[in-house]
Amino acid sequence: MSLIRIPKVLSSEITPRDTYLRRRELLALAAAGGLAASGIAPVAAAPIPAKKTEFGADETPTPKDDVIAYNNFYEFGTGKGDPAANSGAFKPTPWSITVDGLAAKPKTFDIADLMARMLMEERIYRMRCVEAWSMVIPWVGFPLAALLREVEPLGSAKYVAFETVVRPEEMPGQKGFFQALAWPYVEGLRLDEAMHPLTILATGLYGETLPNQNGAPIRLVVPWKYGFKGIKSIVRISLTETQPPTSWNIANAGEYGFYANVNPTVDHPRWSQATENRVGGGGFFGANRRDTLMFNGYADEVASLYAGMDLKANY
Ligand SMILES: Nc1nc2c(c(=O)[nH]1)N[C@H]1C(S)=C(S)[C@@H](COP(=O)(O)O)O[C@H]1N2
Ligand SMILES: [Mo]
Repeated sequence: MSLIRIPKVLSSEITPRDTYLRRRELLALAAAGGLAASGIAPVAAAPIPAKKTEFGADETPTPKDDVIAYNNFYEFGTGKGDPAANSGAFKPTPWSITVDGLAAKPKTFDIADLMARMLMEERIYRMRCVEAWSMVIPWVGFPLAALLREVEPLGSAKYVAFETVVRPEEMPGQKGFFQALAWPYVEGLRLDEAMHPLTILATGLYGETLPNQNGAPIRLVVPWKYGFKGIKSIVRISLTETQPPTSWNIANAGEYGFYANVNPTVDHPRWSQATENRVGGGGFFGANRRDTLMFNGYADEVASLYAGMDLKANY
């Protein structure tokens, strides 16, 4: 197995123009050095130069060791350690993503090409799982709106549907007698939620390409919603007229709704959503409990999307 070593570039040291040129270099290196040459070797994390942003500058990021070890990704098993333990054979490159449905210019995009031409940003977001744990993650990605605009959504498009890859040979949770969910994992957003500037497609975290367990090579991040909206390893995004089905709603509609906005005043039927455990940073689980904020603290930016809606009925 040959790994190429790419010197780490501090994103704070580079300008957007440098970022662009540097990324071209890295892609050329990756192609020449054969990041995926052996076929079965996991792809090494590669740095993704990204423009620093003000998002989350006042937050303390969850240690990377926790972000990449404590995961939900049922395609690799239902335990929090399963995704890290069982995703080594998953091949996130090469990869393409089809954006279709109610669009004037539906298209299949190559991920390496997308990353080379999108303005990549680092954004530190608070993340809140419906199971009442939370993290602060420095994502690298670009607004979903930038991708959707390229396919020119039609006036009839009202929702966006997302789909995860199905690869039982690489995803042990997708084969065998016990299957935790119906595959593919599917998710959805209203079009205005999808176009919101806070909604991003992430291709990296902590300045490097996504580890498989976090949804390589590309996953959704919607920081004001519960974590299950953040669908991983996306292969298809479709513009639709009607509200698309979502995996956890299919599995248990009484507990998981379409909106899934973080809301400390609307409890899950089996537990309170008023507080959360911030993962990591030492200490025993539960020692780091804090109040959960409306819309996960992003109310100023997103509350207007839901003006007049009953958030208890639309959970
Ligand atoms: N395809 C797929 N995407 C998924 C999941 C999953 O099981 N399969 N789990 C979701 C849940 S419940 C959470 S909390 C987040 C966790 O993301 P992280 O492991 O990167 O923190 O991924 C979401 N995306
Ligand atoms: Mo979750």
